[in-house]
Amino acid sequence: MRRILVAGNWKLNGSKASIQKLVTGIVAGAENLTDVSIAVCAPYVYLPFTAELLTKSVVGLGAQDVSEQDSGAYTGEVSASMLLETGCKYVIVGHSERRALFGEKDMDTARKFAAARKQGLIPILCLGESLAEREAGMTEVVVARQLDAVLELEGVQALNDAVIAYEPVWAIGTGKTATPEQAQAVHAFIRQRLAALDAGVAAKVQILYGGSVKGSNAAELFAMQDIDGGLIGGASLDAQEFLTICQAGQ
Ligand code: G2H
Repeated sequence: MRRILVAGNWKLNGSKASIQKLVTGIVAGAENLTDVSIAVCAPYVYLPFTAELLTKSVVGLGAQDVSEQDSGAYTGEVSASMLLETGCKYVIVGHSERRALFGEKDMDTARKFAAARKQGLIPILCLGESLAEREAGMTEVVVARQLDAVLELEGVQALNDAVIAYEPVWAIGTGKTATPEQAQAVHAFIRQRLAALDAGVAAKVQILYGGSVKGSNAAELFAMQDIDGGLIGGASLDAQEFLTICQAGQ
């Protein structure tokens, strides 16, 4: 069976003091959670500091974005090899905030996905529809388009070394969570789309749910057949709350 993965996405939050407190709490609690994989995705500048705090811990480190370029004259960019050298195992690509606020297109995300894999990082590929798209009955069309960009560039086998996160935009940071049934339906759609290309890849790939996951709703989401964990924003900034979510994945 697929192992549950709970990944915190700190977004643009934190300071050395708050991260020290948060990570110390997570590391202490994570010691007893041997049946769930746990990761935290920190802002770039705090990756080395967070890596240090995670030394000898089972908690993995991730970044929130990556350049599609390896090196060169790309001011402000951070490459996958730099993330790897800093201790990252994961990197989020195509988060809806990157897509909506920073103009990231499906193919940009696909190239970031490719750059991450090339260096041996595990991309966490975010997919998800807006409220307007859901209300227009376009959820599957949008999610398929976002997924297909990666499949076209990298092929289905690339998903052997990747994680998918379904994050309906209308549920992000809004307090509105998709019901377990709503989320399950889209997760099953994603898995079926992959299964049409390769049943083995589809059966193996972890598909996380993201969007206002909390300690109080994680267990019912993770109990669904095709939900293999969560990408956690706001609730990952409090060690106890985050650990309660991780506990739900045990
Ligand atoms: C979705 C999620 C984390 P939140 O963006 O990726 O954030 O849990 O705050 O909705």
